[in-house]
Amino acid sequence: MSELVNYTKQGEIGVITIENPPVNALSPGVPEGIAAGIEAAANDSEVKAVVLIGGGRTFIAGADIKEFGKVTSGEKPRFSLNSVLERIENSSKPVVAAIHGTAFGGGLETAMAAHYRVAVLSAQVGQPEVKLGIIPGAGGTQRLPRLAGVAKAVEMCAFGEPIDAKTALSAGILDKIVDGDLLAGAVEFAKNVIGKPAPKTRDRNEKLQDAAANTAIFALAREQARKTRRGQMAPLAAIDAVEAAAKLPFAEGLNREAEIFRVCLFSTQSKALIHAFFGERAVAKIPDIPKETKTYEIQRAAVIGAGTMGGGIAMNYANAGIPVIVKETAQDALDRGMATIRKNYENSVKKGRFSQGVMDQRMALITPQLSYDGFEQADIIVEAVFEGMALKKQIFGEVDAIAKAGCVLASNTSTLDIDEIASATKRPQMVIGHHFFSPANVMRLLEIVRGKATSKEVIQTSMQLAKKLNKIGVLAGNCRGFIGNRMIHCYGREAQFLVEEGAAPEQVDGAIYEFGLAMGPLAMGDLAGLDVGWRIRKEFKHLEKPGVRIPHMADRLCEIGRYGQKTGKGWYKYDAERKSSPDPEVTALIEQVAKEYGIERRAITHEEIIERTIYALVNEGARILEEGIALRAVDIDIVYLNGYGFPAWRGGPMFYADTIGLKHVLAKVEEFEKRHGSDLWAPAPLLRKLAEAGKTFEGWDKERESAAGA
Ligand code: T1G
Repeated sequence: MSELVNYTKQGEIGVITIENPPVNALSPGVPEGIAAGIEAAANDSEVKAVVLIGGGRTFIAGADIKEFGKVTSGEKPRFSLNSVLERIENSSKPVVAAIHGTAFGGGLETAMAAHYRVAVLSAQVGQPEVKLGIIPGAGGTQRLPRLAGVAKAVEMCAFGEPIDAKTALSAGILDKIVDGDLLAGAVEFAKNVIGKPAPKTRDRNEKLQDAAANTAIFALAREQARKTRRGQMAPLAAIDAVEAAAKLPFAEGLNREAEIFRVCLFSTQSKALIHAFFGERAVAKIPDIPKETKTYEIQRAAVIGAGTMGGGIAMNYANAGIPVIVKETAQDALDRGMATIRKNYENSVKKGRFSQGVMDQRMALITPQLSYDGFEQADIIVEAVFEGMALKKQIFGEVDAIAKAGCVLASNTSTLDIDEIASATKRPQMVIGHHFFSPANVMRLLEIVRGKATSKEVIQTSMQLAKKLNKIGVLAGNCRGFIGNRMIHCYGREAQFLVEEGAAPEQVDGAIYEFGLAMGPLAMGDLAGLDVGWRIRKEFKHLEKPGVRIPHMADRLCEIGRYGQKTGKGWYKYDAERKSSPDPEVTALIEQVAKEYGIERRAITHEEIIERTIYALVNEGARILEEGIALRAVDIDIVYLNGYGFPAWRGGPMFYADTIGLKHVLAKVEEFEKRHGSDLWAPAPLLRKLAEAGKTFEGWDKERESAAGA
């Protein structure tokens, strides 16, 4: 065996146990150990059947994703998983896979090469490879249709969602659900199949149906993939592979799958999605805060403000089972806030996300009130009021006098100075930014903003609380706009400049939608409300540098009451169903504004729209890195993937710049600097440094990580 796989016997049943924590990935040594276990069982005349089981918290959760980078940089894979799976399938003694936790990817493929599969009720099985921009590469697209039928196989392989054990049983993937101890149940099952035929999944063709029946399945899946996975290649590739299973003999289908897998593995989309996968986990690592830093127990919460954000934030706590007070200053505002929370939950119940009982439980955890009663027992108080410094400081002064020692004081501010807010309290070390993204109960990103005085315990508590609230917490330094909004400011500025210079609003939004974002910046402004930005600009008017070009259109739209969807018109006009269409009034206003400011209008290309908006993000991102506002380039990517709808298959703005090549990005930034001035486009020194050294942002992260580790 290997130290990652051990082989024992229980009477006439051989037991192969994988011990490769934390998720029993098929890292080098694991497949070889499984093969050796099958060999040992075959050579032991006492053994009549075999159980394959995962040690620790799960069955095999897939191939070791860290190994893919080695393969794509030229290393030859050390073994083919297919050959190991073939040995399992060809074993003369029946092999029973015993599943708990998550049998994902290569894990499910390994289980399907066994002759039987049993699982505990809480187990999940799935082929999530498309979420990494690849497809199942070890027979998943060939064996799954043979066990579960073509339609189920296409759904699981193309969309990557796991299914629970009950669904897997009824689909034919599992043979039995084991109550009680999994190993004991699996050994019992194995004893009952001794001497019975050990069905090879590869030979089970009865569920493959005929071509005609399948044609419709594949056509529908392709149409759905194009709609719900817009721009992504792996879902369509997975459908091709399953189609091969329905058309070709197993061996040929396996070869076809391998060809398709290889194309996907070497694609930029896969590299981007794998970057995002590890990035989501990397952001939790804070270099100057040791893992064992003490944290505060968060068992009771209080939110100030029941508006869109406050209500959503309160829902996050209720969803995590944490009782939460919601305080407003006026009954009608409180009632409106609670009505919105109720409606959100009712929508989820209607969509079958959870039962009415769960909704009632969550609603019962939320206590609406107009006073500070109970705030003295709160472990965390989150301020989520109007984005004005004076009001925030007043509130922090009030709660400072009420909150117990050890209560975390968080602000949901999206741009304001955390240190100034903290100065309104006698406990700045307990003050931190918890910037949620609208809708707060949906968007996974939580920007955690550390002030100068914020304690390590409060930061560590916030990082752990993010996980409990099912958020991805990214630590940001304190500056105007932190990471996300500081960069989006440059991106939105360029979008408006492009409109003033000649591009129609729908041309700007269309180019960015095609690039892969869910919505263009102007439509996004109409959705959020143009008056929000208008108010912030007025708050910061005094900071505007004289002589530096600023966009005018959004202010001009607000001045004539065009706030966006909420007023039925903004950049676009909206019908009763909020469907947008270009508005000639806006076109006329744009031309008038351009004339007033002497802006020469011209034809703008799709390419310039993407470069001016996305490279504005990248250039500002490079500054944010230099200033230490973001710990890593991948942190910036994770902010954009989870807070701004940047397409994950492009990896995020910084990763995308790497794929374009920083030399080219720098050249374009220098060109924009010449045309639009250094105040807006001076290349960030870090961008220049990396570009001129032929390096990447990803490489910069790695260098700093190894220097820190050294
Ligand atoms: N490979 C390498 N490392 C992995 C890993 C994997 N497959 N899965 C998790 N990790 C690391 C993760 O980075 C983290 O590391 C730690 O384990 C705990 O993970 C051949 C080609 C299983 C649901 O896509 O979905 O099989 O940060 O924090 O929340 O056809 O991990 O501690 O250093 O996520 O309990 C298919 C990916 C691969 C599953 C557990 N499989 N993993 O969630 O823990 S491709 C997947 C997950 C494949 C075959 C193809 C989740 C999880 P660190 P975690 P968790």
